Amino acid sequence: MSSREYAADELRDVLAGMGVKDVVSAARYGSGHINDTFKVDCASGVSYILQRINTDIFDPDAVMSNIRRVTEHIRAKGGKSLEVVAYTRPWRLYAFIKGAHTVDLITEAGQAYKAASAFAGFQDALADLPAPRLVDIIPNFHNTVSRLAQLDAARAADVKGRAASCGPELDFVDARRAEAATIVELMARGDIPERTTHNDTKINNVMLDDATGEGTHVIDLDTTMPGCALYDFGDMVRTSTANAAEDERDLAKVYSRNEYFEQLVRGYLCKAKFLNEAELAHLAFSGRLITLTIGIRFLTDYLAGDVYFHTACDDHNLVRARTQFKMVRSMEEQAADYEGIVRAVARGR
Ligand code: ADP
Ligand code: GN1
Ligand code: MG
Repeated sequence: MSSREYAADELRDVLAGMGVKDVVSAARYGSGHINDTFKVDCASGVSYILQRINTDIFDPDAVMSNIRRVTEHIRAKGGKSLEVVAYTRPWRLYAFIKGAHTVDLITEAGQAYKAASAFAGFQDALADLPAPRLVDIIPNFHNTVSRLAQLDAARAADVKGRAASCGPELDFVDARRAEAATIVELMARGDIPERTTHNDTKINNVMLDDATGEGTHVIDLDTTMPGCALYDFGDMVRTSTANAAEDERDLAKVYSRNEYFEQLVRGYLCKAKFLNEAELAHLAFSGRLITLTIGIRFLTDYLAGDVYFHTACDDHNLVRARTQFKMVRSMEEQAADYEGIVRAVARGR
């Protein structure tokens, strides 16, 4: 769906209700696919991030309750995290993090190390989050088997008559059904433990220090909930090793970069000391699986008529699905190398 438009008065009213009255500007910000995000600048020189939480997807109260617990826990341990300034359902206001930035695509392998180390530090900091369990914000979020069932339903309903034009993409998915249940089954057997995870570790969800490039804050905490460490690592592989944007149309430019993968593994494993053998053994696989899963979700949304992700053109979700599938193919071609990198880095720890 296209992003909703907001009148300046609507934003000013929301901000006034939050006690922010000296607004100079409130402008669209970032490139997220779900929420509506604005940077707010005030006459006092203070800036904020204002977000309207997408109520079609989230229960905002549950999201904010998880976020408050997570951010307070991280800060109590001396870490940096998002600071909630105000929340008036479904709007929330964060302090604007200064001196750091996000990128949609990384251009230097060292950035992969820094981003992965920040996300691993996030998982590590939450390993001792006191009970109760966080709310399951979106149940089965990364469950590839459920995502396949949603694809099958959208394909059968074919509400926009688009299925006929998606033959190669549907065949690509069908050829990979056998591996879809791998992680789900390892978790069901107890070989891989449930952990508190971020669940949306794309590269633009970590703030990088303007001067040093170090990952300073892990942001976009809406889906932080009980999950699997491998899905976080996998989404880093998807977004941090990619040579091109998530919606690049020229598939010749889309592939996973080996040296970025190696730095990603090094950065992740230097802080993720808690991983067990089964998790280590599936790190490289997780990149392929989560990229396939996100591709399935884009394709499902295309078939369903673009009801979930923000889109900027009619075939946006199909283009994104194709990009993910090209990434999967690239990771498959390099699978032996990637497995070898994980083993070598894990041995050297
Ligand atoms: P979405 O859920 O839509 O992806 P995010 O929470 O990731 O929204 O925010 C979108 C972008 O806004 C981020 O990629 C980042 O660049 C910027 N951003 C988010 N929160 C902050 C913050 N507290 N300070 C500075 N920039 C932020
Ligand atoms: C969405 O909100 P954003 O843009 O960071 C999506 C993720 C996908 C991602 C693909 C709640 O993340 O799961 O991986 O798009 N978030 C939700 O770019 O569905
Ligand atoms: Mg985001």
